[in-house]
Amino acid sequence: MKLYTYAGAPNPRRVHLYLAEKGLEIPCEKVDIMARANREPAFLEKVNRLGGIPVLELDNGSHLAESVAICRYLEVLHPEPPLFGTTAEEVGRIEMWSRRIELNLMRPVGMVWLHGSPFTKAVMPNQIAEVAEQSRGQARDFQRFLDRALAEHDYIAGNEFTIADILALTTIDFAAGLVELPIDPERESLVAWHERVSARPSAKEHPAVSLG
Ligand SMILES: N[C@@H](CCC(=O)N[C@@H](CS)C(=O)NCC(=O)O)C(=O)O
Repeated sequence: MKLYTYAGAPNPRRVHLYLAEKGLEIPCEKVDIMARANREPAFLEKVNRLGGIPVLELDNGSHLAESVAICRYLEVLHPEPPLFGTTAEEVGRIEMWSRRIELNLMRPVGMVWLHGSPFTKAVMPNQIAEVAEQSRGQARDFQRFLDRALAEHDYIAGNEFTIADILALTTIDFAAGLVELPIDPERESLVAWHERVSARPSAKEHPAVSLG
């Protein structure tokens, strides 16, 4: 197996955190997304036609893209400790929170990055400032929602650390580090959760990239 990655970028970081939480090691090949190496014809033809990373190369030579799909694949091979739940309710609840984070946080933060950052102007020449501002508001609203939930449980999907925490942490650090959207200090439960998960060895070993 081999992981095509760019350590610290939000989607590859999900897989690095997952691997660290599991105590797994996989050989890595750095793909310099800042130099657009993932958009070279060879990468598109042989590794991922959509160009994104991370991508896991399996021992049979085939490729698996999408960060959560890679983690799900590894979860089947290495079920302990479970990060996707074991009972029907846990599995459903973790999936519910993961989808909520993807759709209500990662999507708007990604839109702020694409439409509001000078770093993406080359790939998004027609940036729309209003889209960035509206998306910023959506991300802030969802932070408020997460804060209320985290007043009731220590981790995103309940009282255990799961893949949903990995998705939330990588997205929140992406928002703070790359699009100037830090956690509002008034969101005390969210701030406490962020301190809790950032103190884990996995997060310390694999920090997010920041432009600051
Ligand atoms: N949904 C994909 C997103 C992959 C993605 O967009 N990765 C970013 C890095 S965080 C990337 O490759 N960006 C460079 C590009 O798309 O050219 C996943 O979960 O893996």
